[in-house]
Amino acid sequence: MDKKIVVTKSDYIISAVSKAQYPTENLPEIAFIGRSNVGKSSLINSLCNRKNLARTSQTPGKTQTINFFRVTFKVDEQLTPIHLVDLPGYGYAKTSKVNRRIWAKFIEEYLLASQNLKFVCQLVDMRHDLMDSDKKFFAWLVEKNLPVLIVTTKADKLSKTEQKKQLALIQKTFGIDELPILPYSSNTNVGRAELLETILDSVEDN
Ligand SMILES: Nc1nc2c(ncn2[C@@H]2O[C@H](COP(=O)(O)OP(=O)(O)OP(=O)(O)O)[C@@H](O)[C@H]2O)c(=O)[nH]1
Ligand SMILES: [Mg+2]
Repeated sequence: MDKKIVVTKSDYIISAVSKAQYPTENLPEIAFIGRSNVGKSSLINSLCNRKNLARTSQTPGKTQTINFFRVTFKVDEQLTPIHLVDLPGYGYAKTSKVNRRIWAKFIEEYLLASQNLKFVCQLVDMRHDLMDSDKKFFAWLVEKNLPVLIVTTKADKLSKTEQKKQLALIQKTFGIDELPILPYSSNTNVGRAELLETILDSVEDN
């Protein structure tokens, strides 16, 4: 790690369900996607060192809109504002099929329409093998040429040995050996510095 990245400011901007509601300010965006309850909102809080910036819940299906957060990174004296985008979870069984289709539609619309999207963090629970919905969503991202970083969540719930085993399994199930994959824990902040750096690099690239 060669630079010290500090998050100096983080604000909730807007909850959107259609294009017209996206923020008017054009900033680089990083989006977080994954099954309900995988820890997307918790990860955003952990990145920002905040407890309740993004609302979290033990019950799946908490986030139901596209939530934009404006977050300022500081390296040396330079400030870099970006948007972190919290998306509703996929594969949430308790929602009606119609509801699921509507969600899928506005998530898809966002991911395909955003001019500012730098990459998508697809979160998967490190304790389990991938579900069909994870594989399908990943395949969709690849098909659409959207850059993706796989983040495995809840690393704190596994021993180092178990983590290694699960990482290998998840990598194998995704079917891509050289796929970037980052273990994360919102409880202990494992992976936080690496993710901040990856985000900043993606923003500075262009
Ligand atoms: N131990 C542990 N628990 C976590 C971690 N991240 C999230 N959780 C817990 O997992 C549950 C779900 O977290 P959320 O951040 O609300 O999950 P989400 O992916 O935003 O869920 P939806 O909004 O429903 O799609 C909460 O009870 C969190 O406390 C983690 O890194 N470690
Ligand atoms: Mg959420």
